[in-house]
Amino acid sequence: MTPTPTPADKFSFGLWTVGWEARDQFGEATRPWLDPVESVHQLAKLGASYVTFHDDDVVPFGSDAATRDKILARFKAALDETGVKVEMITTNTFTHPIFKDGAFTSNDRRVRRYGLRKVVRNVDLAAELGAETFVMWGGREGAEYDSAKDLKAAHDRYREGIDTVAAYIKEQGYGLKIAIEPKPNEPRGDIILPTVGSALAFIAELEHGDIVGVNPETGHEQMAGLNYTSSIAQALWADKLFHIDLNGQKSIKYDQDLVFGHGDLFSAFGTVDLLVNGFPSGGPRYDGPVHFDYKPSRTESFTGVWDSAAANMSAYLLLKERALAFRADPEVQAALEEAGVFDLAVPTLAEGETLADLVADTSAYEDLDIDAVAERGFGFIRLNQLALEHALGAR
Ligand code: ASC
Ligand code: MN
Ligand code: MN
Ligand code: MN
Repeated sequence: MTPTPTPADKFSFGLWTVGWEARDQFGEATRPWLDPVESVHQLAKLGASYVTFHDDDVVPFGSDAATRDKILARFKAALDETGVKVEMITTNTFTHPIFKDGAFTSNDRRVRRYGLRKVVRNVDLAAELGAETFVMWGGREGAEYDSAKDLKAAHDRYREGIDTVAAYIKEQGYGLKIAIEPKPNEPRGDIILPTVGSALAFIAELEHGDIVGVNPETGHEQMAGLNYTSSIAQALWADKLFHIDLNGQKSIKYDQDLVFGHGDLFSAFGTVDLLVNGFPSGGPRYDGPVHFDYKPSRTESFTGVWDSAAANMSAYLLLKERALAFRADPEVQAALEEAGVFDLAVPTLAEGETLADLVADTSAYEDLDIDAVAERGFGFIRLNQLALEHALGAR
């Protein structure tokens, strides 16, 4: 039995996911253009509560003002009819050839100024539609060759661009937050801000970093060989997990954008465990939309498109059931206890204790039986097997 999505699940889809025409590096589109209005209706029927989009997903690039107004009016009518809301908007600064060397970090200043205008215009639309998050995926911000980019200047221009947008959001009194989406490579050979860690370090250098966080995508971290759950954990710890892009990826290779759970399934279990159960010691939780950014494979007809959209939600809900059962199992709680997982929340120095006190405490060092302490086995494998058994539904 697959569980049915409810509004409490806050499921959300990019319109570019189901709407992908399945054109790739080596082959033409295998599906026709899909009307965003139809996507809204279909996703609503499947149980999604939100949609997200790039400006150009709904209004074709280069449309004049009158055409734009007409398209947006029709799109808003579909939202009203279905009750689907727009929680996030993002800007396409990667498809048109003008962006071939990036937008905010293009070597051509004319492109940087054009890119900034395109983004700011879209911020207004995001505010108008009541979105809460404004995602910035700088897929073209990067280079193929080390000599092609002054990377110091590129970081300056990236900061200038994001700070300018953030300052505008504040000036206008929009309730929007910016979420930077890292990716290591593709379409550029190397992308600036390749990982969540890189983006967090960059945000710390911003003037308006208080309204800037991250939008980590499962496959993007995995393309860098990283653990997605660890990456979102650090973002949560830093109070910077503003949004998520869930999908599937199998190891370090091109960006697969598979259905959530169809890549590294056990890692997906870990991700859902963190999202639904939080940290064992409490603290920051992710409470935002559960947003899927995947691509229905090129082999699929529209039947496969809608099956795959449903599959994302179903995989998430199944993993949620398993993750809740995992933490509720007394045997797991005992194994966590034995593994010392709860002890890590105890500060290393006691309250009021100084480093001098620690140095004076001979039981911590001089008199410590280090061989006896080193003998301890943590039982992590047994704990992990319990997780696996829960993930497989064997418990
Ligand atoms: C985004 C986003 C991505 C890319 C990609 C475009 O806005 O989150 O990962 O654009 O989906 O194809
Ligand atoms: Mn991706
Ligand atoms: Mn994404
Ligand atoms: Mn993507």
